[in-house]
Amino acid sequence: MPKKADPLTIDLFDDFTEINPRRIILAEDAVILRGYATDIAVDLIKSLEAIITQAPLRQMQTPNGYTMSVRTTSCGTLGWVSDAHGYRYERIDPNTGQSWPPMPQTFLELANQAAKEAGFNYFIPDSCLINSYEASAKLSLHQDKNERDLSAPIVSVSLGLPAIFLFGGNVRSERPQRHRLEHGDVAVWGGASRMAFHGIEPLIDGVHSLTGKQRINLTFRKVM
Ligand code: MD3
Ligand code: FE
Repeated sequence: MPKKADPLTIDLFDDFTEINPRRIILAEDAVILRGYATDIAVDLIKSLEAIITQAPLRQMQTPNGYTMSVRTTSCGTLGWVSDAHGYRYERIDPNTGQSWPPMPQTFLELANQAAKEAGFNYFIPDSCLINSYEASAKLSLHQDKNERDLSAPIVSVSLGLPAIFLFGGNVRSERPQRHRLEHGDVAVWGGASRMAFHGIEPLIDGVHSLTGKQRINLTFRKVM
């Protein structure tokens, strides 16, 4: 039986998994590693500022003619792009006509280590999609299926304000699980869960000491 969280008897070896698990298993091959990136969050955000200066966040157009509420940019060899022609990955940022900023070594290392922690060895992403959410920005239930290499997992890092993320099954009709993703949390999903439907509920307004009014999410992908 897991122990209760009694602040008077707390010690390093107590097992509080029932109260505050570090590892939340969502489904086969899908896990949240709580706080996995907390210690390097300041470094990640510093790198992000340089990336966003080179490749500014922008609201993409969906193929159906909507403007996304989330602002996005990318770093790495390939960047995610959406417009009237569809969703895809491109080597050149259409807004600047330049290559996307290179992926910082710290990003690569974090993604690789988190994937390993979740049981996916040798994950080397070639793209990092950066999503910025402000109050009421959301991402409707969808699947990530524009990556050529569907054998690789996806690693996601949450920074700043918390959000409720929705984890559905492999069919849209399945009622999704709701989980709060907080600053420093890392999610990894691949294998049997690679095509799971997922989304983010409208962001609740707030202020975070490191990101201000935003939630920032990094998703690391192996596209090619
Ligand atoms: C999916 N981003 O960019 S990642 C996307 O937080 C995207 O910005 C969201 O979906 C974001 O395509 C969600 C969070 C996440 C966490 C665990 C998952 C997505 C998941 C587990 C299985 C499937
Ligand atoms: Fe997604």
